[in-house]
Amino acid sequence: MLPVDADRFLSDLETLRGFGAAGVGKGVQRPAYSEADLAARDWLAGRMAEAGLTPAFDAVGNLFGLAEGPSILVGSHSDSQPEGGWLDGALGVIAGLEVARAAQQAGGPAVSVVSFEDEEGRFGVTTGSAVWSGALPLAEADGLTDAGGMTFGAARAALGGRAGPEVDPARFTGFLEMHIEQGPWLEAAGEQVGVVSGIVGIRDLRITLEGQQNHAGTTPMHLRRDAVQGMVAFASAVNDRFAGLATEATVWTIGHVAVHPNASSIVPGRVTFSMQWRDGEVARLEAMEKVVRDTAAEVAAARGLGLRFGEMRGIDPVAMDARLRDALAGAADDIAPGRWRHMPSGALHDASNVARHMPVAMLFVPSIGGISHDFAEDTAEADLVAGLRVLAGAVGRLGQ
Ligand code: HGY
Ligand code: MN
Ligand code: MN
Repeated sequence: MLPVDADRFLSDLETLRGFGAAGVGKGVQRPAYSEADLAARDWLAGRMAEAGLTPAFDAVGNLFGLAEGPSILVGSHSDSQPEGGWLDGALGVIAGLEVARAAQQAGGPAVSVVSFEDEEGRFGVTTGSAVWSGALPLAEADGLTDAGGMTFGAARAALGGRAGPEVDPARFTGFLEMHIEQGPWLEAAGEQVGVVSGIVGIRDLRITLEGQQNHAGTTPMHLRRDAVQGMVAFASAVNDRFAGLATEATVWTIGHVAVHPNASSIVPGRVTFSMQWRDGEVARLEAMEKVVRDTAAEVAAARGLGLRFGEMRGIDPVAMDARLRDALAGAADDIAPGRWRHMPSGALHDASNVARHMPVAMLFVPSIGGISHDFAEDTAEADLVAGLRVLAGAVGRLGQ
């Protein structure tokens, strides 16, 4: 068993939490390319160097801690949602760092570490690993914009002299990512570890409806072309139509809404909103896309609204590698006998992109109350350490 140091691991987790600490619970605000994100990456680069790894930023800020020669890659992301939890992504990066240190102390196997950039999709969907894996051309990524209209290209310029050459995926023999479950199932079952079977696919589309801005008091209801009312009608119709397609694992969300001019006495003339859906089957994702596009067109026509679709962003479902998954399962049996399960991931992860180049697998630890993407996100310390030991056990097995 690799000699991981749980105190050093927990102490590094606490230090990382300090970068962008929101001052609410243990929450963090560390969006991609923010000052807090870059300061955290500089600190991580230092910890990687102290661990005997060679720190290397690529052109979009993905930070690798490279071991000599062929190595297994272990990590996740250290950017956060606008209101993020302290463990989402950070846990996998710090666990990777600790396993790399322990593996060196044990004389092997070689372990490299990574913190991908913009997994949380300030600009797209798992943008940093999508560029690194070749799923998203850099020139196309540079044109992506965040909710405030800043482009990815302009934001990543903040990397300055950190940005370096591409890190070749061929140097890695596989990828392991430890992550919080971000859902209710492990806690509800009183279990400590989830060995992920597959990661859902996602589609994310920005939709704009254009109506007629007007006075909220003098414009009769039958003469209005109200963009928000159009969005509401769209959402209600989509809910009805998805019901016939969805399984209990199918989800869809309108999470971002920009109303113009967003004033209580003005009939809104324009609304731009995110329409995101996820499922484990490509065919269902595509059928849902048809419902989205057809319903938007019908509502726009019926209400005399203009309709614009933004670029569709998406990733297909990805199955985890059997050999890596078996190593995690064997280690889970050792560390948490009877308290682990195989389970799908409803959240998206960098592993989906990394799988384009190498075998990947993931393990989960419970989220208290099933909460994530919220300042309240947390996991019991005993579960964090159990997860670390399972990750180390799996790396030890793979190195045999
Ligand atoms: O949205 C996701 O699934 C990921 O946490 N960014
Ligand atoms: Mn994450
Ligand atoms: Mn997340």
